Amino acid sequence: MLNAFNGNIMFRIMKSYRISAVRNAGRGLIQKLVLSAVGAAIFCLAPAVFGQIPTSPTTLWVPILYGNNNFPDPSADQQTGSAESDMVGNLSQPSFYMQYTNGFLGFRFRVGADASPAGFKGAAFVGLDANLSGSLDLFIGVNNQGSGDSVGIWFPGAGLNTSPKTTSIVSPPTLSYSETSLNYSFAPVTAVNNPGASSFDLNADGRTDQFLTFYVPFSAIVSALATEGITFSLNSPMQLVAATATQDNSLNEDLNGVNGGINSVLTWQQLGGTTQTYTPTSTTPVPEPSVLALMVVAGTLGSLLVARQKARV
Ligand SMILES: [Ca+2]
Ligand SMILES: [Ca+2]
Ligand SMILES: [Ca+2]
Repeated sequence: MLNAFNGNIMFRIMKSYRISAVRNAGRGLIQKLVLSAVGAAIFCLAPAVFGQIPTSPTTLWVPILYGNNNFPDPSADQQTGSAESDMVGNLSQPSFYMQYTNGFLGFRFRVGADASPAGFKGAAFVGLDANLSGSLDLFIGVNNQGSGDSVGIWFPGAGLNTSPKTTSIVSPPTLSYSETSLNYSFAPVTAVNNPGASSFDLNADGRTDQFLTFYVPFSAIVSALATEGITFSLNSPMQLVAATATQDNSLNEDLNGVNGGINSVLTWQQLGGTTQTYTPTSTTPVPEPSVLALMVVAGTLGSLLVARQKARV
């Protein structure tokens, strides 16, 4: 939607240039060259114009569904006392969003507060099950703990990575990016960035909930997964685990979709910690490939039966 909106503006700009070009047709080569230069300049500016906006309203983001079509997460179930690490959400006000735009994949967490000192001071991760095998293959996140705040991409540890108990993260990240206004935001939930919101304090701690938003280049995700032998594209089905942490080597604060459970031996799926299946660009859940294959088989059988009955008539 971002691109459609900005694209419309760009179209109007280009259209006005085209109209003036028609009016001035025949006035010589110099004007054509100037026009080409303007077009080229606009084209060069396009990445900035079409760029990712971490503060954009939730209407431009995909709210991520968990099992039973719910949007978690319970309040005050984080490991430590800090509401800044408490992911909070409900059916009408989701705790977790995704957005693909302009070659970047972004995620947004809703947490309970901006605890003192100001700004997000912990870590937050999205674990990707990029081949639907049940284990987490890569982590995309933010690490503001200690010095050198950054957004990055981390590999999973050597364990199974199929449950909270067996999941770990290799620190430092394989790739990291300095936080800028183009890849990071930590801002209060407002009527502007959350249109239609009925509450700005879901965990009822008297402090405004916050949106933690971050983007990484999609090509970097693809490259990192390729080193693990996983082919990943904008159309790949995936499931996600979202969690907060105190450091960048384990998911030790709040697991989205799970009430507590940070040391559980149950699988992510059994715990309800995995999202429904999405592709990086889908705006609603997509069927898992196995389900899709069954649907295709059922559809084909149905068509054959109908054809057979028609043939009899
Ligand atoms: Ca929570
Ligand atoms: Ca709050
Ligand atoms: Ca939780």
